[in-house]
Amino acid sequence: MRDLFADDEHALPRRENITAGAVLMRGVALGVEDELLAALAAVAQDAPFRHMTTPGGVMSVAMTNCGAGGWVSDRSGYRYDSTDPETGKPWPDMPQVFRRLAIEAAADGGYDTFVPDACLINRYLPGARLSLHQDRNERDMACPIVSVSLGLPASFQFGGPKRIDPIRKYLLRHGDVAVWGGPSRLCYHGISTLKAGDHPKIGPMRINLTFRRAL
Ligand code: MD6
Ligand code: FE
Repeated sequence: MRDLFADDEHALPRRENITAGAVLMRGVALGVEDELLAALAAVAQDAPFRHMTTPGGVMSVAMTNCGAGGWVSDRSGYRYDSTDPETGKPWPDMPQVFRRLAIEAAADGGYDTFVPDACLINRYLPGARLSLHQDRNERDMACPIVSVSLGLPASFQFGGPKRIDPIRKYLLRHGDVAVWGGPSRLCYHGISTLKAGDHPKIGPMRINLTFRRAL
């Protein structure tokens, strides 16, 4: 039997190398999905999703954070901040189920010393997108990023270290985890406009958790 992971209509490889340093592992978050969703609801109650402004305008993706550091943006630029500018409070603690999944997935992806101190949570409703960008606000670029997808499927655009490098696309589905670091750490990437749909567990949206060593 080939090692495929099936989710409704498509069967895709359970593990796929995106490029050197970046691997996509499908379905690995499914074992803890209910715990993840309960923890996510608690985080979003303390630190509600909001549409941040960037120097380029208001984002279509809504965001929040948990952990010691949170990614925040305003008209002047991006940064990590230990305080939620909306509530004036520290970001909610990173739930154990989040941290454990990130540590285990990182190790499985070849990064066995990764411990996250920040988790950026993105919420996409149909029509939302994330334009091509690099993740370069984290202090230590030797640490990878662990990305967990929940809810509606999305097309992940993955390029190279230069904005003009050719782009490949990967379908990210509920439960998929990408681990991404080393030589791929500064590759450009983005999410294409989310298509309408209704996920049985999550509803009409996609949620992405990205775990980082930010501070
Ligand atoms: C998303 N993810 O999947 C957006 N960044 O909604 C990211 O921007 C991202 O998935 C760095 C590493 C992995 C990612
Ligand atoms: Fe990113």
